[in-house]
Amino acid sequence: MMPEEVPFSFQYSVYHTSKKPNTLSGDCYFAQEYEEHVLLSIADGLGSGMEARFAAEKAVKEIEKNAHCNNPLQLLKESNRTLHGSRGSVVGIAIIDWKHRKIDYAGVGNISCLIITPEKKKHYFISNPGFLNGRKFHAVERSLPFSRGDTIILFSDGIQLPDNWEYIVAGSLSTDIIMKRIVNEMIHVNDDATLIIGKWIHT
Ligand SMILES: [Mn+2]
Repeated sequence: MMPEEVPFSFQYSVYHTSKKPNTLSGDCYFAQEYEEHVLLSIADGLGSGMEARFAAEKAVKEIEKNAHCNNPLQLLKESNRTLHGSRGSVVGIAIIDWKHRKIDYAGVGNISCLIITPEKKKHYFISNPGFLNGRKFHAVERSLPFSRGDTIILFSDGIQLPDNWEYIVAGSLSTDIIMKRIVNEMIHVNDDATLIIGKWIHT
């Protein structure tokens, strides 16, 4: 009998750019596959330049350090702790749980996260308003089903998806090709920008 444990694997692509060419982006991201979950996260540091970068990097490094934990709200809390005294950062963290076919998400500030099915049905996660800077914050962890063929999209406010994005994303293209088409057709706003697209594929 064929083993049923890993009928498909996760595939993702990242687009990451800075406001001005050859300068540090105030956005940072961390994406990694673990045995039982995949973690996708974006931090967008407040303001611009070095200080923004510093805060975003701190946030993301702390997420990376604790990534074995599969609880996005807990990761936000760890991340927040390290941001004390910094400019602050908005952060969004998605944990994709293959076993339970779901995604848990928690975010603070302007990071967008959504799931789209092959039938182009969209489900939006909601980030709580605010930002992390070491002080008390309010965030709620939310969970949505995520099954084969579904795509997750996580992005910072420097990304403006093209009008036809759902047609590009919902098909059966690889995330690399989807990403190329999206980047090709999107309006490039003058900001640091990060876009992560991920989906399950058959192995
Ligand atoms: Mn931004």
